[in-house]
Amino acid sequence: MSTPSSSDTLNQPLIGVVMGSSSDWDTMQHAVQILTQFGVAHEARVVSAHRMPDDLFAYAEQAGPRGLQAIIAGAGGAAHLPGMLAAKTTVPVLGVPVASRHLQGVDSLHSIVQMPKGIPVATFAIGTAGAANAALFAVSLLALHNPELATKLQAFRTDQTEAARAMTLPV
Ligand code: RP5
Repeated sequence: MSTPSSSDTLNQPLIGVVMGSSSDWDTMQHAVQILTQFGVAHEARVVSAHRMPDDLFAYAEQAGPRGLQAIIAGAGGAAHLPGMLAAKTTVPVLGVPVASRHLQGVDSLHSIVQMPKGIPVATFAIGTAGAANAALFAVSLLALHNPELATKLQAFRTDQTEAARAMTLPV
């Protein structure tokens, strides 16, 4: 299994993938895999809200000027990373609750989804499905203004439909 680099940039990144710890990578790599599959320029880094608060603020402040179109932020436990990023930038923040050791990610989910009115974080499912879906959602946003990406997204959906139709049961 590969590990996240401090700056895994393909061209000029359009999507930032950040996480609170390298221990989140097992989950967040599923977002990176989708972005790679669709050929979307992205970066992946650890930005811990409580251990690197100044870095978090700098990342959020620079996100817009650097051309990021969305930030996918994954964290576990008292998962304040997505909300604090959203507080410091108007670039859309897509939050991924990472499964925690003691509360299995319900704590992460509640921390991310229960943003007070005024600062939204789009919140996805706990774990790998949430990470992958956050990336697919980011692809959807980019596809609004990118016909080539829209075609790829439609093909992805068609493949899924065909795979489901081809499913068989043991009886
Ligand atoms: C959060 O604390 C991270 O997002 C991670 O999910 C959790 C545990 O971090 P580590 O103790 O594994 O570094 O900040």
